[in-house]
Amino acid sequence: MREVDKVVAARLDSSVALVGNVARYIILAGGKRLRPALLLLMSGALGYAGAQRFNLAAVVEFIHTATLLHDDVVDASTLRRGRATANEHFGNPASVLVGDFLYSRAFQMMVETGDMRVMQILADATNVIAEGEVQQLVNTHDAALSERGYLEVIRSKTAKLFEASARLAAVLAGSGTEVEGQCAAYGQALGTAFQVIDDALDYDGDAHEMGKNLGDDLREGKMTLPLIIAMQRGTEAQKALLRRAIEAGSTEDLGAVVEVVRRTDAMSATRAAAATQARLAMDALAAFPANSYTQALLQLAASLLERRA
Ligand code: GRG
Repeated sequence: MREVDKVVAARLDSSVALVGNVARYIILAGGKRLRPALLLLMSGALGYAGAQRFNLAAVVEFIHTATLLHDDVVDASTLRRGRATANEHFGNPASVLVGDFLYSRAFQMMVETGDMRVMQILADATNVIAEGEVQQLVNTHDAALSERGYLEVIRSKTAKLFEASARLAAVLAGSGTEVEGQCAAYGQALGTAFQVIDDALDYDGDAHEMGKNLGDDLREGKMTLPLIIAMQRGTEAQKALLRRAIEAGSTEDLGAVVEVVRRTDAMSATRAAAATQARLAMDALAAFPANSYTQALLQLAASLLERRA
């Protein structure tokens, strides 16, 4: 991971000072570096130890960072990684444009690999991420969103980059399509579990530990799994309350909404859904070599469920 950070720092070079200032502001604010870690662990599990893994791990972190910069503008978010978002600090134009810089720098780096399959995986993933975000926009304020509709969005906007990170390791390792498919299945399930937990934490997390505001999804009129389950289980009065809150897109009724989520036990059902995905991720590694990297990938899937921030 230190090597990845070196590549990240080296490839932020630009003659325009604002590019480095905004990019360093968000990248050096921390962040779990989950996607690069996934790519490195998967490479290790499959026996690949070449330097290209550091470059591609930096590429996925750049793409991830570009999506965060754009997402915080779209959502008008003010807090991320425990401090003011880049849009709050530098303004929307700088955030969008430096997101474009990081996204296109990532593409320069992937072209440097000269590997068509690598380019295809990353081009497809970023296109699906953007499409998922547009679908999420279309779904905004729709209190009737189904669990299936929700899952489709999170597979695109979040799980796709996890899937791509895992697939890239298989390509680097020269594994066949069967192993690449297992990597993809692991990445997709891990990313889905991760986003389901993220959505649970928006209602019951510790805002301080998470470094972002609670109730953001409700404020944005975003229907996520805790509310979808509460909608299925609630009384008519409870459903009407949830519907009003999602349609209004306001945190004014956050307390009452959280109370409905609690009374319908929707949070434990949400966490159980994440646990199912984590289990799917582990199952995908059944035929993997039994080494310490595979062990770490199994632990990573289990540890997501314990995540509090
Ligand atoms: C620039 C390709 C491109 C697309 C723009 C706005 C957008 C389209 C995509 C946004 C996708 C997005 C932000 C999905 C949410 C994923 C998510 C849960 C991010 C938080 O990830 P963590 O917790 O962040 O890994 P850290 O801070 O740890 O890095």
